[in-house]
Amino acid sequence: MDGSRRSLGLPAAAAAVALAWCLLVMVLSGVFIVPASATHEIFPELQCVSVLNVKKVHRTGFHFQPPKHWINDPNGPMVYKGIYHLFYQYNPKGAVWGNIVWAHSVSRDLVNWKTLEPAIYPSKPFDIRGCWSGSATILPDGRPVILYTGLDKDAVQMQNYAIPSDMNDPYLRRWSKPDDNPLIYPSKDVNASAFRDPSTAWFSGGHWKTVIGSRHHHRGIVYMYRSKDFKHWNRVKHPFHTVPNTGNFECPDFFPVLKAGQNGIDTSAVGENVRHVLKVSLDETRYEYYTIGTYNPDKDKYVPDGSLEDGWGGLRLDYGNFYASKTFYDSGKGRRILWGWANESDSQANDTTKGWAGVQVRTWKSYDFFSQVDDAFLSYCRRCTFCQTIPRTMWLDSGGKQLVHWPVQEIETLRGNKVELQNVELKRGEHVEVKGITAAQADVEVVFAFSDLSRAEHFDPRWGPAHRICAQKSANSPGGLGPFGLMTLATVDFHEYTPVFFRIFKADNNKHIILLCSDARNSSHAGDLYKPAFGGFVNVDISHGKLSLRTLIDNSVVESFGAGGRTCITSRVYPEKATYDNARLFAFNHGSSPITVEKLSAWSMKNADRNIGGTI
Ligand code: DQQ
Repeated sequence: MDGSRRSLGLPAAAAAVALAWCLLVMVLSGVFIVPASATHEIFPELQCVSVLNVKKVHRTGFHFQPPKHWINDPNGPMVYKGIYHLFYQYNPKGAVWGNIVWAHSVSRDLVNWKTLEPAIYPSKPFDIRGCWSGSATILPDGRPVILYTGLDKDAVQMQNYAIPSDMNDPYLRRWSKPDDNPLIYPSKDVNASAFRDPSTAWFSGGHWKTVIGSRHHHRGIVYMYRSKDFKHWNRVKHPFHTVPNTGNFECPDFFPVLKAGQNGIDTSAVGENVRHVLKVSLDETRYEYYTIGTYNPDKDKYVPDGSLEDGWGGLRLDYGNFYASKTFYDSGKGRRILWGWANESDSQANDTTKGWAGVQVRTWKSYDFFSQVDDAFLSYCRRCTFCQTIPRTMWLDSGGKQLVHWPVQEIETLRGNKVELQNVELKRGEHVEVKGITAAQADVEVVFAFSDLSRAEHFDPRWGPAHRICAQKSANSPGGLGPFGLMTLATVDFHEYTPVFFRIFKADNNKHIILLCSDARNSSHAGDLYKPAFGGFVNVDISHGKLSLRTLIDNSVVESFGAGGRTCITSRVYPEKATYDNARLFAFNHGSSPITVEKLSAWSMKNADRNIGGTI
């Protein structure tokens, strides 16, 4: 890698002035005195280093992405007068977390996006140190209101609101923050440095209600606040939900799902035909989990179903790079849509072992900008292709025990050239190439069929969680029934590849256990990348001998939906050779039991308008 300053595209003098200015602003505003308490990796010396040359190779073609710089959580998704709005946490000045504003994009189809000016940015005493995550609520008269977390000069976290400045502007370009903010200030018994991310409000029993993430020591807490007029809010005495040993809850999302069918339902809906879902994002693990349960709107109590794990090992919307997700009800199409940040942050422990700690532990004072920033920046910036996952329609599985999601139908408008395979038998060790599409940017749907369930390997419950099994039993470790699946972003010699595959086991109780893995470990051989093997179990009946997989491949994203969207895994990968036309796609089987690719359809995917110019 070229570590010279020139390759940053940043003239030295301009860099020096920009850095000095940024450091001065950060010193004055106290950034170095009070640490930010969301565990995004903090690189003060890089927060204002603008990227002039964006590496194209790993940029996505159809995932939501700004033209450059850092992005994190999706904020306030909503539909207003037929136009979709997505706000997101964004650093307009650099490619690492910092200087966060609410960037704003609009779309008519959830696929093609146009960038507008940032909607909310630090400017008032109640948000001068940051405009952090939040949600949009559409009031009964159709007006949208944003609830977001602001940080004041002392980094106290509080909840504010913003409203459109001009309701006649269909794009709602400008937002104002009335002077009666903050709406909710943390009381003395609340942890003021962990009090954030208000959810979309819902209305029941004569009150508006919203939930906010927090913690007390290591106990995760979701607080509920109520208001009659959306202006004066009071905390409900009991925590809405609290779980020991989870660490901080971020970005809580609370919403109803219909007991039957795939339609969505308004966030305020209650009644016999609905269940409720509470999702929290775990600051410590950078993963999320959710429970399904019963909500009593009169007592404002939420009781998760007893059969579900309520903690780090709980059900996940996505078992890969996916964080700070948020849903909204798309009233025009009657569906609930899920957005997630395809993050690359990982735990502190992993940071230490994967060798990036050298970058993180440098302080700005000891940092020799001109001798070190380029290496640090460039090695980091290979990971600067942050994006949001494809928006997904979400509903409750027919068994009522988990959620199911599927890419919004509109994404299919990007499908181009199509190829198909039918009834291709793959014996142990065989693979077949899917030729005739752009394998680096593709949509693949495949149904695998198998007739001999007796070859399923014995399942040992001591193996631990799914991702650990995926790490131990790779795509190349021979098995009985599986591993079989797709080799994505592969070089022709399999030097680089990202396999997405199933393995089927049999437990002592004779039940089959299905594992879906997405393994980034051989996606590239660059030394300093975070390349985990992700995995999730798939709760599906395979007695009919079939398993389906859909994978959206987008240069540096491999987003997979197992068994019709029951288990989803997003991997971020950075191949060095399996890029553009050098990327290949294969179906493979490394199990002793033959499997059949009953039907595989694959499409080249066109580029979407991803905030680069574009009209809507
Ligand atoms: N990111 C925001 C916080 C939120 C965290 C800050 C989650 O509001 O808790 O950028 O990624």
